[in-house]
Amino acid sequence: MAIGFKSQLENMDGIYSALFTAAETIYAVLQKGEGLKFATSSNESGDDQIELDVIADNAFYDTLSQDPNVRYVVSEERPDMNKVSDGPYSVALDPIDGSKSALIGIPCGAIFGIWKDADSAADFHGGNILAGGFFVFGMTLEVYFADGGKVYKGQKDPLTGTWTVLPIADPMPSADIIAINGQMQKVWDKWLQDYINDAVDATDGKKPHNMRWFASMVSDMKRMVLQGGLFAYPSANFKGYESGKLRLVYEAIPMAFLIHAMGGSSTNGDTCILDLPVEKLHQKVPVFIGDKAKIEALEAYKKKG
Ligand code: AFP
Repeated sequence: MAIGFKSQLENMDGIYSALFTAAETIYAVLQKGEGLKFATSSNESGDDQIELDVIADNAFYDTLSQDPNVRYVVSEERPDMNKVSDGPYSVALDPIDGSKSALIGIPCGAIFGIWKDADSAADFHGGNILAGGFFVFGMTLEVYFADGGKVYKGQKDPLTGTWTVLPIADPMPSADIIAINGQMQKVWDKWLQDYINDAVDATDGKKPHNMRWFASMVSDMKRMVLQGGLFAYPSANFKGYESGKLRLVYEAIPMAFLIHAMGGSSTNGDTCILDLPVEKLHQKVPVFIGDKAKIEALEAYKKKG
């Protein structure tokens, strides 16, 4: 399959081709309205799976495992790293992000990151990632990713079936938009309550920040790439949410890598997401990704306490 894009990284084109091919397979399933039912299974993290989660995981594994440059495949849907070959690159995936939102027609997608010489969970840290981004299964099939330091947007023409992949040369736009689920606000840390309260302060004619939440990270991140803002999935003082909900390796790091490549920033509250050590493949992390000024302000609120 020609995707009209050549990676600046050596021997990486086959991996992109595998990712794009799997994304096409998954999108075709969605277009037929299939896969949108709860499965009888749950994944490693105990999340209930929908059928599409399983279909997507298999689709990515099938194409990636045919490329001799792929060493390991890591997936949200698989308990362990799966060895494919002795090739140089390993790919970590959330094969379907936003599956519960997909059940009601909100665009879901797939998040991916590519690492070199990764042999254990600890190697999948942000200092080691070479490429990362996400597909969006929406009105069209799209992809946003950073290959090395360069950022691209790709779109498949539904009529001709051809991909157009073009660089996004502009830096990340700036906007007072925050994507956060307010469900846990009563049990957030005080500094975060203060940050959000100040952001939505409407006294004395102040314009409050806009709040948006798709419950589908790929959709919220697509808005960030195109319009700017802040994406947040914080920790909360509530059982199961002590480190938030999102996964460090195959959600937070690839997204942070992309936004950093656009001139944005990221943090877990104290430390840049790309500087965090990885202890476990499926570990959760509080996630804040967005424009630099917002990340700096947020860290300052946390320092102040
Ligand atoms: P699902 O893939 O299980 O639908 O979860 C989606 C997600 O991981 C991410 O895409 C959203 O930002 C976040 O969870 C939504 O979580 P809440 O349902 O707690 O708002």
